[in-house]
Amino acid sequence: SVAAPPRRGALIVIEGCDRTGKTTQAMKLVEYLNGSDRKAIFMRFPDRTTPIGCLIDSYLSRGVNLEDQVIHLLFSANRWESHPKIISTLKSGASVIIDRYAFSGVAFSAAKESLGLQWCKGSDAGLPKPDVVLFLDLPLEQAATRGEYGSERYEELKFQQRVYKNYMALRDDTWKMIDASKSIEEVQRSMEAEVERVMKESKFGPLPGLWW
Ligand code: Z5A
Repeated sequence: SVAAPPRRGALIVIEGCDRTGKTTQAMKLVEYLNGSDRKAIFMRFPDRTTPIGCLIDSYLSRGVNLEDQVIHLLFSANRWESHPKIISTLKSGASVIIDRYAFSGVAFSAAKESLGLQWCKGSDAGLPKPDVVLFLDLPLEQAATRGEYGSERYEELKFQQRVYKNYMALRDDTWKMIDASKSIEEVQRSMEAEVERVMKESKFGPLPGLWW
């Protein structure tokens, strides 16, 4: 007899403003799932290891200047170059935990006066829509106490306030707000509870496209 194909993995995205603990929590979630016999991989955007990612890194550290439209499209392209890996991993039955995704792309770019929210959504439309977006919510003033804003672009309070507002405009019923002001362990437990709920409730049918 032929074995049934595995149930697809879950696509879990972690979003939030700066220093809300996204990377810390994404790593812990991957460990948690792998430790309970459910395969999961970690991904992050920007992925600074590809040629496009190197250009993004250089832009963020102020090595090069690029038109607002150009850097926006590079961030999108950086996600599209991982599209095959995301799809094949999910199809293999493993889950994909992503630290920042298209929501960062839109929230940051649209915080610039030159770019509108609708325009910004265009280049990521059609990427797989996450089963859940875990939004790490933390007052910006509190985030700033986790280290001074550095010298990278976008690390400035006024800009971050506009980013937060844009994030809120992108929310839908797949978003779960997580109180990120708690300890690392408490946040971790809330994240795990949400993921367990999603894994139990989701039908895991074909992945719909984002913003279609
Ligand atoms: N960007 C964009 O414009 N367009 C796009 O499409 C994408 C991104 C994908 C770089 O991203 C920039 O690119 C970013 C958005 C923009 N710009 N800004 N500003 P990045 O993901 O590479 O950003 P990052 O600067 O490396 O990450 P982050 O947001 O600053 O940090 P985080 O991942 O949210 O937090 P963390 O590294 O896990 O933790 C930060 C510190 O807080 C660390 O010392 C932890 O130990 C501490 N921490 C974590 N959790 C807690 C709790 N619960 N309590 C106390 N302390 C904590």
